[in-house]
Amino acid sequence: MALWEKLKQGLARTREGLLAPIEAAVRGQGALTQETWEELEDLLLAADVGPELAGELVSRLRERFDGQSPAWEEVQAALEEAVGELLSGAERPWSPPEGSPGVLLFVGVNGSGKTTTCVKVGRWLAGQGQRVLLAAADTFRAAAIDQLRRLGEEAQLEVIAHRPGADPGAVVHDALAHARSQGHRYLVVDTAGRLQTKRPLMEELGKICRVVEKLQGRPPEERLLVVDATVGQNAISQAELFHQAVGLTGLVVTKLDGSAKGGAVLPIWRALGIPILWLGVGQALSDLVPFRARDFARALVRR
Ligand SMILES: Nc1nc2c(ncn2[C@@H]2O[C@H](COP(=O)(O)OP(=O)(O)O)[C@@H](O)[C@H]2O)c(=O)[nH]1
Ligand SMILES: [Mg+2]
Repeated sequence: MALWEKLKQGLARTREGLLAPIEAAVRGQGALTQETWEELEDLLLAADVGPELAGELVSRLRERFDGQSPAWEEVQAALEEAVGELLSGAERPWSPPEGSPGVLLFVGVNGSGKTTTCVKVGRWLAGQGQRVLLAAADTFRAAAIDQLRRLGEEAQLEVIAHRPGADPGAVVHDALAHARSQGHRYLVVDTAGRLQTKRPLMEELGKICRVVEKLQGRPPEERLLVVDATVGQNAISQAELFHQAVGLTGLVVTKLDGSAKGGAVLPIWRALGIPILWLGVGQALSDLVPFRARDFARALVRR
């Protein structure tokens, strides 16, 4: 399936929750009035785009169509344009770090999709002809290590792991030394996500960054937060926490396919100014789509 189709399918639930009622509101009324705008704002809020962006989108459409009776297709096109423009600042296409190996550190709360996303991105980079090594730095449970091993095998990527309970910093140290000596282009690091443990997670992530800096003379080039779109606006407070700990360079938003709140992508970027690199649109390793504002707008607004 083409990436575009994947994105469109991934956003199907959000699109249907949003588009059908907007269409009904536009078609059902003679002229677009205050009532229509309030309804539109409510629908955008329900898709979790956040009050600020919902307000901006509505005022753009209102400026253009207030008191008029436009065809639905005109409103649809204007909505697509407005979403695409508002989101253009959130786009940051992948650019390979200069130094090799480039280190990509994935962080986020438990269950957000870190391990899956690490392997998806590793596979994506390997698909561009690069050698990729995975590091199992979530040592908290044996199952987490096994999961990375299994997915790594499926993607034909080498995995460096220690025993359960081992020091994540030591895993990263070993993996990075291996990547440097074997000429891997990228090291992708999977981390733990439990916020309540004896080993404070944020300290652990800081230590991993220091280990990388010591060996490479620079911290991990990418510090990527994996957020689950189904948590909606809660993602903002999660993002703030991780941003303080590691200084995030980008976001990967997962489970768009399982969510009617695909709009949650927008307020995170708005609140923290952290760009979106990829979207997760399914459980398969190929279900990863680079984020493009125009594509996202089109997939959100067009059936
Ligand atoms: N539908 C869907 N499921 C996903 C996506 N990304 C991850 N998952 C699933 O979410 C669950 C948790 O993922 P995992 O990678 O283990 O999360 P972690 O705890 O952050 O490492 C797994 O069942 C994944 O298959 C996605 O984009 N779409
Ligand atoms: Mg995991």
